Amino acid sequence: MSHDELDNAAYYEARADEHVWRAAKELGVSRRRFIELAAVGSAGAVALLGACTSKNKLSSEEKSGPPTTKVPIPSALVKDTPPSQFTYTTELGFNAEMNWKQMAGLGYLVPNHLFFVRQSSPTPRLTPQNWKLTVSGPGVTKPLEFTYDQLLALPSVKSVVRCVECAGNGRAFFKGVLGQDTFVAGDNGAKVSLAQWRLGAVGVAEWTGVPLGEILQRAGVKPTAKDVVPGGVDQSALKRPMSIAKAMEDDTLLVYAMNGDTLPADHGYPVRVLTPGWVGNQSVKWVGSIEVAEEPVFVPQNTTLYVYIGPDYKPEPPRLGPVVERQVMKSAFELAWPAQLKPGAQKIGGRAWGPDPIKGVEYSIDDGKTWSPAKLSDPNVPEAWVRWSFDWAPTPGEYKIRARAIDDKGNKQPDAVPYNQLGMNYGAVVAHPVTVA
Ligand SMILES: Nc1nc2c(c(=O)[nH]1)N[C@H]1C(S)=C(S)[C@@H](COP(=O)(O)O)O[C@H]1N2
Ligand SMILES: [Mo]
Repeated sequence: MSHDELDNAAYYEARADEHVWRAAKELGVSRRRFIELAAVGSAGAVALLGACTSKNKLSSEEKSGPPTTKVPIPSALVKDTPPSQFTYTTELGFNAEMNWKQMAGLGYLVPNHLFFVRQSSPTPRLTPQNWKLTVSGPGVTKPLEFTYDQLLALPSVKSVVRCVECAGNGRAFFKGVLGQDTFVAGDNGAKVSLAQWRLGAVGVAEWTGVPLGEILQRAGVKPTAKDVVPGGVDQSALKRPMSIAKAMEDDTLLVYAMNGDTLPADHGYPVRVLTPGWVGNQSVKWVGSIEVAEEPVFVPQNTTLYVYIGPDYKPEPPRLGPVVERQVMKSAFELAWPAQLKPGAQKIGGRAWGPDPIKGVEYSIDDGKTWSPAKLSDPNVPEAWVRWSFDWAPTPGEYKIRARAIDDKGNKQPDAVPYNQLGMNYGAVVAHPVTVA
């Protein structure tokens, strides 16, 4: 990617619009309906698509008609996502899944350049000059504004080591194991595909920032405040409510540094939210506003897009199902998928994480018939992850190897989980294919 392209926000916007329209068309969404949805910016699948567009651009595109040739969609991210390190896809935005093999032999933290990325629209080009943070709403007595410098001057927490994980991490296994499609319902019965992550939509970093509670106190948060709604200033303008209790936790942060560096553009520069133990969608990037409400706030993000929908779940009006907030426990091997190994003695490593502290990890090399404890290595930070390993001396052949985490209450990752339509929180044990030759 040339430097010119990097600097040219308009280029990305145009490409994003092209991508969004083509994606909508492939789903059988009519042009008229697409424009309607983009204009109202309403709920549902195409809201996400529509959010990547604007009325003006649609009307000028309307004159020239949709693109007729298939052009490769360039990365809408600032950082490079080479195929050796990431699987890059564009379902409902931009998804760069970390290749787990990269983590073998690395330290506890995921370096910024390897950290997975998920977003509904291209990375906005923000500067301390064109960014500010507003705090407002009926739940505060003193609405406030902060510049970048003012925010950096507030009391901060230097080191909060926590994971960020997409709620859809593991989604591919609903299809791969249960044989069921996962999708968002579009119009005309269209099924809008979602990112088919295996287990690489997770990472642990050291985050530095100002506790959200500190900001809310300064804004005179009322005892009647109920929901706190950070808003992103990217084109998708993500808004994801959280409870006041979550907002006031010590480690719920407005983050401005990641692993000791200025927060990278793709991860939310200048400022993002961090909601430890809760799914990545809550950790709003490029945050420009914090609204505090005295009523529960219902938006598509917590009524239709991040809910469990399926035969095992009941609607909770106005939600289509129970809301997806907390992560679930998972473990992953630091191996390529599928993995190729040489025969003979070797160490196999992986990591396990979840919203509760991880107390143990077991592995099986015989299709889940027998399980043995893996060796855990320090540190084991709650709401981050723990590294584990075991020695294995395989002979040539095809294997499925498994790992399962155990939390401090003795819960183990289950062998199976019920289907849900949006493919949220797949926490079952995953069988990792390995060829030894
Ligand atoms: N403003 C904004 N924030 C966002 C998103 C987005 O599209 N826009 N995507 C969310 C989702 S779904 C996830 S999983 C995380 C991913 O964070 P990362 O890209 O830093 O790994 O960002 C969240 N924050
Ligand atoms: Mo996500």
